[in-house]
Amino acid sequence: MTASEQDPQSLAAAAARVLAERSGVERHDIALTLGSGWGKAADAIGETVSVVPAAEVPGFHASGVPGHSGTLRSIALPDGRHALVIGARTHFYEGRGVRAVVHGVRTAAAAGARTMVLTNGAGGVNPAYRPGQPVLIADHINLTAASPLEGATFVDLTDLYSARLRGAAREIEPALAEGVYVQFPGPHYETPAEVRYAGIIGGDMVGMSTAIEAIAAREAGMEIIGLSLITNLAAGIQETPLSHAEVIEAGREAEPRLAELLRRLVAVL
Ligand code: 8IG
Repeated sequence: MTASEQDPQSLAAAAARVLAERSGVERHDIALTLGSGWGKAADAIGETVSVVPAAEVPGFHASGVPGHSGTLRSIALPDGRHALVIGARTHFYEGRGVRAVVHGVRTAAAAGARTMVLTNGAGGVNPAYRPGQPVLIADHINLTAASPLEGATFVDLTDLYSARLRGAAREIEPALAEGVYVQFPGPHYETPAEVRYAGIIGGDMVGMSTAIEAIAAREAGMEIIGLSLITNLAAGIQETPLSHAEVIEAGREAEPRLAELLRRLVAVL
């Protein structure tokens, strides 16, 4: 049976077993996906005890995006817990299907993680946002027309982004903004009209990843916190064209501050 034929939960369980064997870490307590600008946090939150190439774990694929690394990293936190950093995000726009997109989240849950930290780089729609600013995800609007759930799986998404965990983040950084994340399918950025639309329907930032992952994490019973780094103002809000290089640069500049925020946050999750 190939990975794509296997049911998603048993594939995630198989991945978690290989991860435990290869990392020597039996159980991970919390998991993080680090998007553009958030990568430095992996070094800040604790001591790396194992790095497993994602391509050697069932169901994972090497990343196709420059600036994204393809590893599963186990980190010992100062209090003795273990965090799993999923550095192998598969995006919806890669066309591998939603099962591949949420395999990391499902593997984290199968590895024991009860808390999922989802981070991303996003375009700012809210005119008050500035590039380099982190924003807590309060809620999302999923414009991909896709769900990671299959069959009659009626999962409740009230409080998808845990109010408890958002409160914990604001205790660490009281000025942290909260906004609604709108996921577009990508990989093209939006037109200015689409960005205006995203704002009218209640969005504050636009991206290409987190909503679908959050839904799968909730199905798996995890408590979720989401954070966006505003790397650019969305199309039509900023006057210059959007470029991936600009996104990487804004991420690099904000990295030390974001790493410190996540370090303090992970300690209280
Ligand atoms: I970083 O402006 C980043 N990701 N859809 N739009 C969308 N995704 C993004 C953007 C953006 N910036």
